[in-house]
Amino acid sequence: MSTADDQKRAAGEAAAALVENGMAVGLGTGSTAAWFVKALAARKLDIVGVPTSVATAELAASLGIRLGELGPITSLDLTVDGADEIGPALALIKGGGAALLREKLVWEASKRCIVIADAEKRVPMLGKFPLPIEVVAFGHETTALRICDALAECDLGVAPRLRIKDGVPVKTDGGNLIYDAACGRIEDPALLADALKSVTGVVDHGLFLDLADMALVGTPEGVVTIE
Ligand code: ABF
Repeated sequence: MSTADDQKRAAGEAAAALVENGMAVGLGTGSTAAWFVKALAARKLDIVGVPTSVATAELAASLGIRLGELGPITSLDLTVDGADEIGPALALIKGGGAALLREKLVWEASKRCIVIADAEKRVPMLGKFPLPIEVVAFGHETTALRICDALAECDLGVAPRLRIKDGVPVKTDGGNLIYDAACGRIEDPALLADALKSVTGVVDHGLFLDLADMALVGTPEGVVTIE
């Protein structure tokens, strides 16, 4: 019986096998993505890695992966990253690791995006995992009230909660804050995504829609490919 970590590792290693010499590769964030980075480093390819977080940059550098920056690098060949939920049509919830903004920017600059996960991440409908929403710190309490209104417009009567760790609001690498909305069931992810993006003070959210080209999911029977 494979553990979740066994499944994450298998998915990460399967993704690393798809990387080719000469690629610019987006490096995701989280424990599953860490397995990918370790497997990629072991291949000692001539690639440049573009990290989606400070944590991933530090891990990749420690393993000898040559790093580049999004910006000077405007187009990547492939990004591999984890997720908190994988729903129908490869709609994702991401951001549990508070890296959603840099992740989404790297994904949007990539020709191909592969999501890697353990079997538990597959769900019939998004929403059980609280949806991360990144907001600017200035006046965030008023932004939270506007988020409430946007959620209500989508028939989601839930109040977003400021993400706190060790008694302190969690700050993203970019200095923003995260609110989590325990939606339960997101019937129309696209409607919710549009509603949230129109809220002043919201930088972005953890709904990754029409961005993943493929999923590699570790299961007790091996790695399953979903396209
Ligand atoms: C990151 O991977 C986040 O977007 C997502 O929350 C996280 C999943 O973490 P893990 O792989 O540790 O389950 O990309």
